[in-house]
Amino acid sequence: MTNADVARVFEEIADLLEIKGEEAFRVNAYRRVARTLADLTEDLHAVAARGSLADLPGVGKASAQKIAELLETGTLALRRELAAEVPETLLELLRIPSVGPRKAALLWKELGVRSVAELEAALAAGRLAGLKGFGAKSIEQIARGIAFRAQSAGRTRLGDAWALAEELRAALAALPGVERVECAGSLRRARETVGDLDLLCVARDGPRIVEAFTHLPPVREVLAAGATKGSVRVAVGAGSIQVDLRVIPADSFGAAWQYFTGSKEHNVRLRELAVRRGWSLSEYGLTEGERTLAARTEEEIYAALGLPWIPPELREDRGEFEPGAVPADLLTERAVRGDLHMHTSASDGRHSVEELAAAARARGYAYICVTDHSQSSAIAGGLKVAALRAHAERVRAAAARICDLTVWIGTEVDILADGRLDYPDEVLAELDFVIASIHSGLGHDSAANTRRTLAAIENPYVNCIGHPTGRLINEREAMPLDVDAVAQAAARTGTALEINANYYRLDLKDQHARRARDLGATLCINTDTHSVDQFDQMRFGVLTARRAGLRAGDVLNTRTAEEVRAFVERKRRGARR
Ligand code: DGT
Ligand code: CA
Ligand code: CA
Ligand code: ZN
Repeated sequence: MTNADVARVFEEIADLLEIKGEEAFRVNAYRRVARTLADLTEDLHAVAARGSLADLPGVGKASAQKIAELLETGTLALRRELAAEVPETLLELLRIPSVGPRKAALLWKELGVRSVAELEAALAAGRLAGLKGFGAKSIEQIARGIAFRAQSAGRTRLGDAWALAEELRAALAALPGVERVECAGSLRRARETVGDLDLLCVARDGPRIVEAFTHLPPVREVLAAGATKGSVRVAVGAGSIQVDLRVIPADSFGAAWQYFTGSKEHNVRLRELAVRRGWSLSEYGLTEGERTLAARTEEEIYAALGLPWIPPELREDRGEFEPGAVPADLLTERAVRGDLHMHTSASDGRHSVEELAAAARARGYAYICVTDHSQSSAIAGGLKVAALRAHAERVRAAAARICDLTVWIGTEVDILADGRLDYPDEVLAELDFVIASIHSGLGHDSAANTRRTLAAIENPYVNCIGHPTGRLINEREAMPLDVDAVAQAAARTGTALEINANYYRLDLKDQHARRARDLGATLCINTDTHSVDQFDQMRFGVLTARRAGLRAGDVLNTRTAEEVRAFVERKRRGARR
């Protein structure tokens, strides 16, 4: 069982208990464990082996025993008992937006509904009408939710949502009387996927702006339109996403922006800090009785509570309230000096090295490295040794003609099934920078994946591990990997670990990147560009790094070209750091 498998079982137990009607504190205890496990970077088997399960945050002795039972037997007695009491198919219902455990319980106990299919049948037969807690509006929401589940996975990748949000923001900002438009919610926090978009604006005439919002070109369906709030559904990719717009008074904009940015967990903690001082905090402001203490800006609210302004990417209740937890010099996109992973038309890219160089120079970069695929990646046009050598010669000739930008020749070499690399060392030694990646045989065996990756890290010519877990967001799960072991080896050998900035990947993910840095590894944020517009995805890599709390010094490609060269040379000389 992987960490994710164990986390899923705990999440399911929480859901089943809640449907059953168990007390909230018991349900939440299981959710807390699930979250801890999902965020954990070390393999649970290793934690169990050294007897430290009960030391994990939120994991008590009873939970530790359950985790051990799962790891040893693959199943859990409690989970089986619950399945006998509550139909497991009810878990499907929870994936419908607007149906939570409370509603699922009512549907089951009152109507005998146990699955999405049975819910659809009950809806069609009009059996939900008159059920306590199910008004006409909520019944309609459920019907819409079922349709939505069918047409999309439910959450939209950050990059797709970002483009849409920018488009809507620009359209709203252009409306007469609109003074300010901002994004809030998970998009502003740069979560890797977004459930719905939350937009806030300041405008003179609320109802008119909401009305205009519901008529914007990308809008497919209007869900609600009031005086200060509108909700619409907008097409994105193959599916659609809900977008909420709220009109906010200018003098409490900061409070609303803070509240609707979330996360909910962050807000709960922040409100506790207010309550402890005898104050209250809401989307309208921080108040003491009738008196408003802060509302206009986020900075004022955080300051009144004795906190620095916390960047949205860190608002997940993952330690950001601890003193000194928010670095003053959190990484910014401006600090990035180059990109070390990209493909030309020599393998599966669309452009020549000259075109890539021109785009990189326009972004103000100091250097790039061309890293086409190696021979085993036949579908991706991987280069045989002779072709690589000819390609390298062409890139070096082009580099000599290109001013104001250092152009290196490297490779993205495949890590083969047995951990060997797809080119011999003497060929790698001819290159400036080597990325090693797993592209095939991404197995379910953490030990095997880790062994393969560690073997590549031990090679003196490998400078970076590309997209270390191989996940494709919403499409392919990450391969299980002992991130701790990989990070320790990377730190020891002077090998960077990639945060692949492509928004399908974002790999390493935020929590893994944070752990890797804490263990001393250097990260490297690359776009893996196949076409020049993809250079823009550096933004998502940087946002992911910010969620990881990384500073410029933690990231290889914020360094100068000379420093990157030195990083390569140090490993080649076999120097231990
Ligand atoms: P999403 O849309 O699922 O990707 O995630 P969010 O974080 O955008 O969540 P959403 O859209 O439901 O709500 C936006 C923010 O509003 C959320 O991050 C925090 C705030 N919020 C919503 N409901 C609650 C609540 O019940 N309590 C508190 N404290 N904050 C809430
Ligand atoms: Ca949202
Ligand atoms: Ca929302
Ligand atoms: Zn690549």
